[in-house]
Amino acid sequence: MNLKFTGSLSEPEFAEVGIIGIPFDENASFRRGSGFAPNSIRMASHELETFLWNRKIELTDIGYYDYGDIAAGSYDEVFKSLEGLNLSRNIILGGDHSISLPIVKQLRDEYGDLAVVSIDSHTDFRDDYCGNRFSNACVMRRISEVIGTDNLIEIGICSSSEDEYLDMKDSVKVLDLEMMRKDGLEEIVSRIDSTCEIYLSVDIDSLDLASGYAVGNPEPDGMSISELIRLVGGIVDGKDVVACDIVEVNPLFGKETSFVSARIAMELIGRWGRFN
Ligand SMILES: [Mn+2]
Repeated sequence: MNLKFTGSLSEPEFAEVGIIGIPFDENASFRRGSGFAPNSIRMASHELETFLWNRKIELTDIGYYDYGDIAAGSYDEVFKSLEGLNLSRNIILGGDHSISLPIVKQLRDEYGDLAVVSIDSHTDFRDDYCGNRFSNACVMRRISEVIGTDNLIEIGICSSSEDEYLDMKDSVKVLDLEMMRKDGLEEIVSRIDSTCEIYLSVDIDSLDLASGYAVGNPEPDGMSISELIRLVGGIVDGKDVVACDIVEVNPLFGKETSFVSARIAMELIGRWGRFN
């Protein structure tokens, strides 16, 4: 497989930022297809300029390397493939949202204390979903068991079951979409008050389904593309984000979320780059 993210170095030696694909979607609770996302995002990236107009940064001046996909034939294999990898300053392209758990476990070994900021329409806080405790619908619950509920912050939420709401309302910080609209992006970013390093997980279904139907679980009344890009940019600018995933892109239902994901990856490269 030679397809790489646009502008990738041909060798990893001088890379400041890495891109890794995890083509795994067996824990999708609704519709599968996010296993095709890493390559779909790579393809979309070639349709976009590598010059970031909003920051006047040429991304190829920064130096980033696309490592391709890890072996991900089963959930166990995803855990094994990530073991021992240095994931800092990597953008990981899922995959369904369950891939965030093995990444967080690996980063926790690397960093010790770690906070997770999840941008998502959904809380993903079920204890199990149709008997599967590792479903994408349970991933933030499983992650909270690794890092502690105090270290989990969820942003952009506009949907959960009542049980999830009751289970998390006194323990997990939720900065939901209503708050975001009322108080504005800057205020929301300022309320991420973690003193730990942050792993940022971007579920692309945080987009409203009008611009984000090509996802695992489309959601009405989500964020606009503009809001999502600015939210991610604001978090990476203001906080110590050590790595990030972009998950739940489902190219079987359209290409638009692949383009948005490529653009978000570029925003991360730009903000992590040495010219910041
Ligand atoms: Mn979601």
